Amino acid sequence: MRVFRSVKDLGPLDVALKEAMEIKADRYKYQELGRNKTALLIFFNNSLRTRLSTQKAAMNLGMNVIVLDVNQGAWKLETERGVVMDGDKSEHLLEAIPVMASYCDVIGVRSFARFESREDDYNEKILEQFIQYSGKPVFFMESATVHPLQSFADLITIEEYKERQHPKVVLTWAPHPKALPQAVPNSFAEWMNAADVDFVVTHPEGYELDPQFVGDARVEYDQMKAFEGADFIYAKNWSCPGVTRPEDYGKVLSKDMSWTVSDRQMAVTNNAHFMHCLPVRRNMIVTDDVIESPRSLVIPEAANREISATVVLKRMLEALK
Ligand code: AN0
Ligand code: CP
Repeated sequence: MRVFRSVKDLGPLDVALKEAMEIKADRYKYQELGRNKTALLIFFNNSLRTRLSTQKAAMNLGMNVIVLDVNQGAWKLETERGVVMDGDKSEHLLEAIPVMASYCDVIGVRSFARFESREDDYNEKILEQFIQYSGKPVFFMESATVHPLQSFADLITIEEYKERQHPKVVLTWAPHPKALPQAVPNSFAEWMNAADVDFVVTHPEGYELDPQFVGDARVEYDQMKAFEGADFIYAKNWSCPGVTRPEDYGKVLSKDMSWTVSDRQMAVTNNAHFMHCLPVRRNMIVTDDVIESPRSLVIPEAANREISATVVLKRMLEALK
């Protein structure tokens, strides 16, 4: 695997899930695979889980790890070609990428949507440059539009906790004070469309996800109706994807607190498990009672980030041989 951004990069999902379970049973099974190989993890944005779980995954495989927080201690990077660099940016991405790549064997990059231009974000302007100019395998640690390591961990979690075949999985929008990217819901939709689940998306009008990710998934604007009989509730805020009104891209269109996931909505589900990728704002996205309930999976879900990252790095190491 040279690039990991999409569910398609993983090949058949049953094979990937089997591999995940094998690694979960013995996470050090492939500790010789990464000997004298170096993973470079580059963060343009904050992280707790991705940073720790991906480092842990690399260590499981016997790799060396270098972590760079671009905004803390590195030179400020220019990302646009052709600009006269007379401002506060000391170095261009076009030099920085091949230099960073020269010190490692695989590269993970986190670079969120900037909300300056829908086109730049949805064209993955930053990650595409890493793919093009690094000459190394690149995996997405949440880009402008996708968060595949999260969705893979989510799928593993659903597989582990499902109590029937073809469970009903509901992705619900929930309120948040600040504009957040669409990466998590985009990838979750993409992965659920590929998985053996009954997938429903619910959100207020105007929050329609990009068709390249949401595909033909069922969209239900009535949250209570969407929750009926659900086995898994996956909550997430996202800002306006700008599908119907491009001028609204990245805007907060609603802070409707009736969408906060509480016992009221959970009562109509099939005793559903609650999921969220974290970090989560309590009593905005979900009430204390729901996130603390025995049906909440937020901790095992986060723990599975180590497993999804181990599988992905293992695949990349195997492709290096
Ligand atoms: C980020 C987001 O919504 O994309 C990261 C989630 C994994 N969340 C925040 O910025 C709070
Ligand atoms: N879920 C997730 O990616 O968390 P971090 O932003 O803390 O890495």
